[in-house]
Amino acid sequence: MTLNVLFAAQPERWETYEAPLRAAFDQAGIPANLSMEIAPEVVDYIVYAPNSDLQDFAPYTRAKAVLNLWAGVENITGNETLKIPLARMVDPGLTKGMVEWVTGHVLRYHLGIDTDILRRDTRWEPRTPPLADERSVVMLGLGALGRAAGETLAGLGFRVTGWSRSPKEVPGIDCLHGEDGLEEALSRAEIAVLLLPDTPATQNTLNARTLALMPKGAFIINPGRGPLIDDKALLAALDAGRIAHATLDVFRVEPLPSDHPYWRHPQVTVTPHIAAETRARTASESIVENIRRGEAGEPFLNLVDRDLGY
Ligand code: NDP
Ligand code: OXD
Repeated sequence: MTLNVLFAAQPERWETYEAPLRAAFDQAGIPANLSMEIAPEVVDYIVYAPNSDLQDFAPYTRAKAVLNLWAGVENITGNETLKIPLARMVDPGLTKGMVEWVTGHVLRYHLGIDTDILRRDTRWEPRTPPLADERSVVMLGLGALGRAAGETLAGLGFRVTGWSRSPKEVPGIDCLHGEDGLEEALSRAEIAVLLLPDTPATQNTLNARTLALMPKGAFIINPGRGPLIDDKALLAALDAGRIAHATLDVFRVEPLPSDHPYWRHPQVTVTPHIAAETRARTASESIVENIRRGEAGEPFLNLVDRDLGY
């Protein structure tokens, strides 16, 4: 039987995804009618980006699952019309990209790379570079992305602490969880990396109180989501020198408005939500594998818990 698979995303995404999705269906031996236009009542699966025009899922009476093209699901979990399973994106290409981005920015801070790159004063001041095992890095979030980045940093020798909602055991990472765990983790965080989802429970994870728990002169790297940080509290901590520098990839409002203080703050690096991008080939394989599972009666992978919001 041919499956009707609706691609509900912005048209430019279709150009990127059409060929890789067709190739992944062929490779899996699943006949699929893949299109941006299919009558709602005959759609079997929906490949979805939350910024698509599709916001009312009620007419999709036959659909078995929504497969999100993004890792973040905060723009869809509150959709009351969505009653069928929702899977978030876990893509090996996206994960690799995030690991590289996080590692690069951790190394920038760890090695003090700016000192040499920005130097124009002709002073010749040799110093002994630190070693990774002298540096404590904290991963806030130990999911698909936080765990992979944490493991890579641990592999380089960093002292890695991880924090998650539920207890975990990850070789090479000292895993903490819950409210007490957060306090302990932040007290160690010479460098904190935020890879939490945006949910009611994670908003303002870094606020005036929790920022004050971090060692003086700490660094913050946020490729997670903007609302994880109380911006006013971070700006105050930067101005007071309690936080030395922050690299921020995600913001409450994107694009970051041109008059936002982050743009011109000397202790902030802004990147335009580019930490990691879903890669069409590997992401298509993940989506088709989930559809294969649905058809085989196997549980879907990477399902979102709508109550938890991620
Ligand atoms: P996962 O859902 O796999 O992992 C989320 C992690 O956060 C889990 O370890 C989870 O804990 C933890 N967590 C959730 N709620 C809490 C809480 N209340 N307290 C403590 N820990 C909590 O997500 P991913 O790793 O795939 O992605 C993380 C985020 O990265 C995405 O939601 C998205 O916002 C962002 N992202 C950003 C990109 C960019 O380019 N900037 C690209 C892709 C993603 P537990 O393990 O116990 O469930
Ligand atoms: C995502 C992102 O959620 O790009 O996939 O931020």
